[in-house]
Amino acid sequence: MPLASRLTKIGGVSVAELTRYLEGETRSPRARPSTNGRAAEEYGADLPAEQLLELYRIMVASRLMDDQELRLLKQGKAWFSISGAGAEAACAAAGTLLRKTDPIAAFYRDRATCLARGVTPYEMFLEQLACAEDPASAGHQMPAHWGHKELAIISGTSPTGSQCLGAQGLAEAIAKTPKIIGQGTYPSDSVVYCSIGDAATFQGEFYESLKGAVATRCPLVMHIVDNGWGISVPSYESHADEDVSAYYRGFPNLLILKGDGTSVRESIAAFRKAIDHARSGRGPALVHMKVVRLYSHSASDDQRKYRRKPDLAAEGERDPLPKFARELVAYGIASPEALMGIVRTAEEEVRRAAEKAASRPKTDVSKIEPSVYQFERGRAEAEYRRFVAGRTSQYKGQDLPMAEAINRAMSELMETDPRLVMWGEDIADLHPRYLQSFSEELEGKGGVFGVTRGLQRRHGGHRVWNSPLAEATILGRAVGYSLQGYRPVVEIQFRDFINPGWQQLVDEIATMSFRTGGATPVPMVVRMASGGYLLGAGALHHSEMAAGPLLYQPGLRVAVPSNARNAAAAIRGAIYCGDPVMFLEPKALYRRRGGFFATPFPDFDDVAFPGEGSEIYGDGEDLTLIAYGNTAPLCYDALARLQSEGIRGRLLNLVWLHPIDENLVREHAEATGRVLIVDEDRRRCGAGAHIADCIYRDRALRRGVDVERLAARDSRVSYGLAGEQYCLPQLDDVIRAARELVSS
Ligand SMILES: Cc1ncc(C[n+]2csc(CCOP(=O)(O)OP(=O)(O)O)c2C)c(N)n1
Ligand SMILES: [Mg+2]
Repeated sequence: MPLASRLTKIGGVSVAELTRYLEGETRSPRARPSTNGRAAEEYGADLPAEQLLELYRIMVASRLMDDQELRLLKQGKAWFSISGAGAEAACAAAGTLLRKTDPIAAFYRDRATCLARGVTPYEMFLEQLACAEDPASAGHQMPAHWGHKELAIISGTSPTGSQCLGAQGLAEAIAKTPKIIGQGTYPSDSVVYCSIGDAATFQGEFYESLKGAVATRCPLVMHIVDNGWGISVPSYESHADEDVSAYYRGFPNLLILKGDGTSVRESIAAFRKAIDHARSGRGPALVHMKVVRLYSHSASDDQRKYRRKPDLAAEGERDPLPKFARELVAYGIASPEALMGIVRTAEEEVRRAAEKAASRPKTDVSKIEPSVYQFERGRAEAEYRRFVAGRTSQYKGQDLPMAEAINRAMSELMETDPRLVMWGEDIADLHPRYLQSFSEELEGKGGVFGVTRGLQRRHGGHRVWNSPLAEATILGRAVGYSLQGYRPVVEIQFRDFINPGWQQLVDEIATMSFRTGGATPVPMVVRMASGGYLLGAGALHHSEMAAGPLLYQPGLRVAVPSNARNAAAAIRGAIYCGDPVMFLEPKALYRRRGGFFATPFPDFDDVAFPGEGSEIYGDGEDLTLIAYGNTAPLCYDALARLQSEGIRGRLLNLVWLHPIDENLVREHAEATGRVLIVDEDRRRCGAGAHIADCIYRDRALRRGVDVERLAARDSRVSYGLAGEQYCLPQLDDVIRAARELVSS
């Protein structure tokens, strides 16, 4: 029997019909129709009768909403729908047992979880109908991408499994709150609920998040909503065992609970235990609930193409809704009339909610771009001033190499801002067991390039620690910490090794602000040793700046320092600008001194917020060299050589690549009429293309300015001196290109 009509049958018009429908169960030996106060107790779900009925109401509303969404789709009012049909018992139970302040990082099947939390059907329809007032995403995300700031629902995005690492990081951050920041967004005795489908548990990030959860014993409740399918692929086809939680049996400190997720009673029992376990500090819990998928995967799928009719019918028999209705009647918790009353009321509520949402204004497109970033200069400056007011930098005026300048600038801010925490591979001085006993004896590591040296000793292992060797974990956890109110400054050991964390970066970190309509910032800094010019010592995977792919991602800021002064100023601006900042540190310049690098360490008033801090060298009018990072000192030397040949130029050294200080580019491009952009990224889609576009997209400017570009070869950087010199622009290349440009 089609499922929607089964529900209609419960919710249909006739009590007699429902009574007949429930008959089988009321005659069963266990059934004890009674109306005394003990009925709920006898049912054994450990919840009072009113709460069980509320749970039923939520399950019914959830299903009715699924149906209503499909109707809206058919009517051409919406563009997509994905249902929670079949998962309602497990999800409503979880949602009911969690505290209202426990963060939820849910996936699309969790409609009932979110209804139980208090999201209204009206609010949910606002998302499906792409309305401006949608509290989840301001109409930016597809339906069932839950999010609600006031109700502690973390915005989720589409890639399956990508919510897990942020949730794990958040659980970890919450547990550490009293020790580090005192008070955070969520109470420090919260548990974090995260859910995922059975197929998606194959994703590495799921596995990584569980490993992280057991290692940190954080209060995470992970829910596998197992309907046995990933679109058209049954679990057994992908997994070694149809039991998708079997893999995790060996995980230490992990409580694994399994149950029938179509049963309210079993769901309540499992989540009760899991939540208690996690909240008591004993570690994470994995709740594996077997549910059914009553509707096709989504509105774009038709499961009749790959599932046989008898199988669908058998699954329909396990529909949690009639099952729970039968139990409620059988145990005398509610009469059929009462249950029908609930359905009718819900039907009316859902109908009205959809109608009301359909009349609301659609996404405000003028707010799409502004929602991508958070940076507002006044706000950022005020926040920065809170931590530096009345202070003078103790390193002011010192001649430090860039690595030390970054270290000192971060350390000084850590002194007054407890929210700053750091992790990354090898960034601590010593591992915790040695930190206590052998701190005197051992010098310590402090990062493979020594940039974080001494920070753990100075600020404690609770604020600076070594991360596991896992970039997705490094970045994913930062989302959780940032949401709890910390200001993570994490390190990716080499820019070249960010790829295992790419999804976390571009799908989670970069999109959080956009996908919440600007409601949820995730400020953080991702520091990375970057770039080449290593005198042959590097190669692909150790020698590339690759700023271009980062610049392509809406939501990320990109800064590339090149000397002590601009590095200190820019890291300050990066930490307080409110956006996720990719801080690309040219490792070849870390220890350079003299000439271009002899820049005194700046006092606190020197802070370079996004777009600021660029430097100009020279005032020649023959051409403007534009460079950043490694190519800035290269061009600085070229300027001197060109001068000796009678070519007078100037150098614009950009510190922020996104946003670029376009006024400065314009000013110096106009002043000389000739621009040579020198870039260690490759030509195609590299940072230089982005810089050139500042000129090209301005018609007046492009007509008046001759633009030339020097970039890396269309190859990955090759090992050894000859290979590297061939691949990356060299001093002679700059001189040659400048000469040609000036003489043409
Ligand atoms: C990274 C990623 N790959 C592919 C998809 C497309 N996709 C969406 S849901 C899905 C199947 C998920 O199955 P499961 O995790 O079991 O959850 P279910 O839908 O069955 O509840 C796929 C392949 C996606 N959203 N993200
Ligand atoms: Mg599934």
